[in-house]
Amino acid sequence: KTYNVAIMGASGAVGQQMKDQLEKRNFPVKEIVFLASSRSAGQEIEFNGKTHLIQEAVPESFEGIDIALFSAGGSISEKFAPEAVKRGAVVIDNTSAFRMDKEVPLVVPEVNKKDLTLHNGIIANPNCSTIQMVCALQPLKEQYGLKKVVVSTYQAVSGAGLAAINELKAQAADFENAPNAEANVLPVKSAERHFPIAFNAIPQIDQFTDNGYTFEEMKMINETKKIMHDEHLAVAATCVRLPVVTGHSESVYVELAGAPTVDDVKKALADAPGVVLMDDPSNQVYPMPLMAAGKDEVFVGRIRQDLDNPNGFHLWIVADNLIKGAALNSVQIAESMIEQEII
Ligand code: 11C
Repeated sequence: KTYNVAIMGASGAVGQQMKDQLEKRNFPVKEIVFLASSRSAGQEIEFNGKTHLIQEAVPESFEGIDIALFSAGGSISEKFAPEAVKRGAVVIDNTSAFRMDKEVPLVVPEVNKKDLTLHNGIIANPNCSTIQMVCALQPLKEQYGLKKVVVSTYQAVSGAGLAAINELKAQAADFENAPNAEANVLPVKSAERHFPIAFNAIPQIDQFTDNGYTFEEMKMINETKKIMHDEHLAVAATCVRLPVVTGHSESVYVELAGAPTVDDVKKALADAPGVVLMDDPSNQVYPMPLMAAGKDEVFVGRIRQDLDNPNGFHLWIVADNLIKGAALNSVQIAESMIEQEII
């Protein structure tokens, strides 16, 4: 069987990766349409050797579509996802618009693909920094039980889109002027103040919420509990932007219910789907964003037992935020729905 597919936000950093993933994974596409706002309409895009034009999205664009992959911003999803569902499409939405909606499954197939059976037309793809973390947490939860997670992130600028990548490249050319470099994009376009990212570390991703955490931090906290079906799991996050183009890194402290050995933890991670264990300190083997960029897997290394708590472990988790963190996970959701005969 083949499917009519739409990509909404086709010209964006994630939209381009969605197209690449469909091609690379030989997704059973019958027809494909590329959609965007009027600003990007008219641009050419190649898919499986054929040139397509990006079309301006209107509600009727979704007539006859089976699967719509959305990554064009929350307000576009709020406007067009219900229109697509009305016309019979399943929407896999990579924005935060519906993630915490009780009626909307929030899915990482390696963790909770069964939740897909409960969908009402929209499935939410989690935040990139959440996806890579839960892939590594799930095998530990299954085997030893999870009590507490404390994460600090080291996030790449591509998470903030093509404009942020371009700004980093422009600033990186001029080290002498680093503190005074022109900055218009980060920490977040809508912020009152912007700071240079080249040669810097910005402890703000997205706006601040009323409790002092940023929206990015609250996404990691709330989405992790929802995906892992554990309201009582203690989660704390500090999210930081670094001058890395692609590949989010995370230092994660996890407290387990059991007290396995460090070798048990390594084995659980080595056997986990979608996870690659990369942990050999004596040979300086550990994951880094430069090697994870362009790859599908979640890489885990630097695994250590806490020196004071036998139930505590420290992990270093790296993945391509545009691939497993966004486009690949969306396509895997569609594949899992086909496999489970939900579509
Ligand atoms: C970042 N994690 O790195 C964000 C990007 O809710 O899907 C993804 C935002 C989201 O800036």
